[in-house]
Amino acid sequence: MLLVYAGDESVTWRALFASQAPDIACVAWPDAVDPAAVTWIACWNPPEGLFAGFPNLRAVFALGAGVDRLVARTDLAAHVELVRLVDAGMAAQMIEYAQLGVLLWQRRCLDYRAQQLQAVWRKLPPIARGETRVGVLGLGAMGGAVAAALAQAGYRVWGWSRRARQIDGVRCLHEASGLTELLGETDVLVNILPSTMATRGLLDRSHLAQLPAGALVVNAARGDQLDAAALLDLLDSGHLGGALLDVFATEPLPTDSPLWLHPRIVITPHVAASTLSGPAVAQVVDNLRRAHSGGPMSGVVDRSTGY
Ligand code: OXD
Repeated sequence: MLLVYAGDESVTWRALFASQAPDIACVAWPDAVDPAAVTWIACWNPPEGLFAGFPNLRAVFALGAGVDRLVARTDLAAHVELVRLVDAGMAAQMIEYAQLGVLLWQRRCLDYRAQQLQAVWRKLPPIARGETRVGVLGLGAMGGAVAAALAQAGYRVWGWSRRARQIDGVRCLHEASGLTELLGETDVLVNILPSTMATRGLLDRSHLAQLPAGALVVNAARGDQLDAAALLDLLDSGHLGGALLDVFATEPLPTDSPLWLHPRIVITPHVAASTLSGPAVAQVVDNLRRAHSGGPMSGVVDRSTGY
């Protein structure tokens, strides 16, 4: 039996599962249910301890792409598989968000906004796509799609990932030396890395300072990967040109955060790539069917690496 936990929306999600897969028994938290009958849980932001109540749990499906809050949970036994969404309609949204960051830089939107606030009408030299260097951190289902789309659109794209990758038109790098090389040549840095032990705090002062003068940082992954104080210092000193931020160490971003009113920062409330319920349910159902027939599921997380 599948149990769905999505806070106040648990019942809505259960109805979606019921309509896409009426043959799969499904309940919504907190329906009364025999805990021993629950073998699968599909969830978003489940409360601590939830998993411990189900002795026959076989897998937990995250209704999102990032599983950083789930991998370290002590109520998730080691034998229970953790499965994340792979793309499920989020890559296309992430491409749009990365394009937004690239255009903020390439079309000099933050410079023009500064001029606008002073009623200044001055044309700045245009920047061509081919002169715009984009560095994409993370080349998985979303990062890889972003890098490929930007390369196809005519930008100069570098990509960095833990493992070596190959993507048409993208200069793919890995390891620490690859990151240094990428940062030194990047006008727009797009972070789409999963948040893991290896990537938390990665965008620290020393790495941000390696970006060329005027560069723009897009963070669409997790707030714990970016040192916001260092970002602010580097923006205020004029070294960095701007930032497009979707994720924060504390969400919602506290109202007194200096990030809110900074003239060179654009903020969105964790909407870069939202879970789309239709494709998400379809992916979980597909995995359940594979599991029932003994096949491998897609999106199974390696809990030692965290993604
Ligand atoms: C996700 C997210 O992990 O929306 O899917 O952040």
